[in-house]
Amino acid sequence: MNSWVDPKIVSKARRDKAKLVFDRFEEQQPQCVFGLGDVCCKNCFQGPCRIIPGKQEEGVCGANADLIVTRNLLRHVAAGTACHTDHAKEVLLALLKISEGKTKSYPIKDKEKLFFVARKLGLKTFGKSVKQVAKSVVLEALEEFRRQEGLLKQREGLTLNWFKVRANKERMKAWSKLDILPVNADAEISHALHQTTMGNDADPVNVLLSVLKLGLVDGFAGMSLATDVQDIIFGTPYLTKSTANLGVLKKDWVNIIVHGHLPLLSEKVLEWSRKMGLHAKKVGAKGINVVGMCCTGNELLMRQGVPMAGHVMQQEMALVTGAVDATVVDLQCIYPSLQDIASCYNTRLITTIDFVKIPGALHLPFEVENADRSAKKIIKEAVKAFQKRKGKNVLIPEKVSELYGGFSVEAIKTLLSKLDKKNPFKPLINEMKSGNVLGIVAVVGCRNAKLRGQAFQEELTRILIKNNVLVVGTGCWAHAAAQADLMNPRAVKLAGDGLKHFLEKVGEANGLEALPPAWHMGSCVDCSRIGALFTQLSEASNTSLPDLPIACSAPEYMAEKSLAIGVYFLDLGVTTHVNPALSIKGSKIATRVLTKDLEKLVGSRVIFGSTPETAAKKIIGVLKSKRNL
Ligand code: NFS
Ligand code: SF4
Repeated sequence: MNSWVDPKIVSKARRDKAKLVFDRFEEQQPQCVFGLGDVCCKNCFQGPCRIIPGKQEEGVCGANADLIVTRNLLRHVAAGTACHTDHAKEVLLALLKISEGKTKSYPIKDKEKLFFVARKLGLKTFGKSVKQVAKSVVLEALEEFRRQEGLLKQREGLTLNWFKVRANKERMKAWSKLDILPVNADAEISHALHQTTMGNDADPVNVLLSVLKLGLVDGFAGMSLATDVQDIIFGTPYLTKSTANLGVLKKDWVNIIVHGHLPLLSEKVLEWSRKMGLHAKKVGAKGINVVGMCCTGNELLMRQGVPMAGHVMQQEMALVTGAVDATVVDLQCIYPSLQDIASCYNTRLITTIDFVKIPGALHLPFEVENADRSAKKIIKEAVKAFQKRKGKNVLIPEKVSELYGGFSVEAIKTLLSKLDKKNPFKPLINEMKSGNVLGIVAVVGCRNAKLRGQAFQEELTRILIKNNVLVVGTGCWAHAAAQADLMNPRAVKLAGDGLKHFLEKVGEANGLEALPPAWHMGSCVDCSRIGALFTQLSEASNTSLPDLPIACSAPEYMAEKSLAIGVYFLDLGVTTHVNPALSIKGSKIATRVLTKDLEKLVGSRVIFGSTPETAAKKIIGVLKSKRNL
């Protein structure tokens, strides 16, 4: 079996008695069939109720399989959406404090993007200072969470402001026709919880429409808002070179892993690690090595070229190396098991967010007002831990992969503009028209223990590239693709002739041997960059989004966030493959609507495929059916 799991690290974990995610997964077998099919309900205390076809067709209250399955789906999507809107709010409130001068710890690096967003929102910028413009942008953005006019008001055009920044007219019409334009992100999330309690909505199709609505909340008031604000504060990424894999840890250095999702914390830790090198040298270290885990790793790679240590399923293995002095976490995708593993070694686990605490870990609350002080404290803790670690039980895998990342839409346009200055997207569109490039597929999302260490993401990416499909992506896929050397210009040799030729042409125009065939577009919230790329390609080619040869795949999803992202892509008209298959088999209505009828509603559908080969075949079939560019 092709796997990314390092056997030496697994044996070391056994020796050190550190339990890994796979061990716990095996302990959980067999998993409950009702849970697997999402045909159980615990939404009231007459339950739990479960559906057994032909025997128990309804819960105590009369809810049937269609209702239970769709309600569960809506709850998952609501939870995933809440993660992204919370993330967006966090960075937005940071920008508010920056604009009001309440913190001097952060800059406003991308003024151009700030003014672009302000103009899109219809704000006056003439004669105003950068901070004044920033504040007016924040106030407009806060409306996404504040507007209380009532849910009927969307018919009067009162909907999310970020649509003005990132959505196109054709899509807005489709969403408006379905009556799924959200008014207030927080209200829609709480509405979804309300709608799915005992004795409310009994119409599964109506519940599915709310799923579609939350996809818009996730995509615009969550991901797009977060990405745009982060770019404004920290700068928009451009092409950057870096390294990936657990091999980026360094034996004689103070190693700090930043893990989670918010660049607010990790950017500061990085900044202070660069200023506090002497501190480390005083205790005998060669310096301070900050590396990124999961999506925070992607954020730091994109803007700062920081090495990427690993994806979600490598967070424990990184500690098993024995070389990590501190793991600093903020929020999301942080295994509760981390402290148990950290205590097998000398790793200091540091939590920083008040609603993400782990018993046994050191909690250092992080606030933007005293970001510098917190970051310094974190570094000092790591240096202290290094003093205890010296000379102990360390095993760092040798493999380090080189990669190019930083493919923001702006970076892509800059690269393509070397071929056509006036219409940067034209060369790519022409290649897509001629079929030299068959299409673009976004491969995104997590890794899932259910796949037991297979390399589905890498295999799928390889097959697509070979078939002249340009692959773009985010999240844990980016770590996987980088580790498999697919983000390296040398990987063009794996591409089909048409794609290879195109990548070499753009590469050469930019002074490189070629562009890699897999483009790192950032963290999971940066799926908004992919959405923006697709939207701009649609406008530049005068082709509606559902008619473009594009598709999406989340081949190893595990987080509820992934479902929300998937729905965002469906809303955009992008057919989306997911694996493991969605737990909707128990509901005929959910299966029919999501895998078929959706095509008529938003121009996309959900597809399944449980091997890289079957998934690729179906995805390529979708691209081939869209040749009227
Ligand atoms: Ni996104 Fe998946 Fe987590 Fe990032 Fe990784 S697991 S939904 S990719 S780190 S958020
Ligand atoms: Fe059972 Fe209905 Fe209560 Fe769900 S809401 S637990 S189906 S009685």
